[in-house]
Amino acid sequence: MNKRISFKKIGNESIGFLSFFEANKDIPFEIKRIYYTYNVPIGTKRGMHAHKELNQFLWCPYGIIKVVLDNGCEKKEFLLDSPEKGLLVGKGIWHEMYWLEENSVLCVAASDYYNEKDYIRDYDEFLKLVKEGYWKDENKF
Ligand code: T46
Repeated sequence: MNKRISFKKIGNESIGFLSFFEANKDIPFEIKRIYYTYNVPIGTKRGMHAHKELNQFLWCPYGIIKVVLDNGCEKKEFLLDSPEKGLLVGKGIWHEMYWLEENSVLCVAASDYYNEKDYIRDYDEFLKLVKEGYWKDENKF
């Protein structure tokens, strides 16, 4: 689930480009919610949580955002630095996002509606659930 995806790109330099992705084709779930984060000062760190069940797809149409994924055993870093790139972040992954450039925008397509009960915002609780096998092998890289 946790992997980089490159978008198809249509157009040329004189008229600009169009990229797109489709639910259940380019990303492996139905999309129930889309949200975006903007006007975030450079150097800000957001996220710092994991989701119990939610799967998400992140992309940055403008700017540069670093995303650190942590499955409780291993960490991986990804740079969203192009409108042609996206990142799947599955359930059971602790994630942190770092705003590296002015006016960077983070867009997210999520597999479910907003539900605060799906969030794990305490890192020790996250590690405890990993140890107990809450996600079995579903949060492995
Ligand atoms: C995630 C990362 C990538 C809502 O009321 N509805 C929503 O759909 C969302 C996404 C958030 N909220 C509320 C919950 C908080 O009171 O907005 C507030 C800010 O959310 P949070 O502090 O969780 O924001 P981030 O940027 O740390 O995390 C967000 C998503 O919440 C999260 O699911 O995976 O982006």
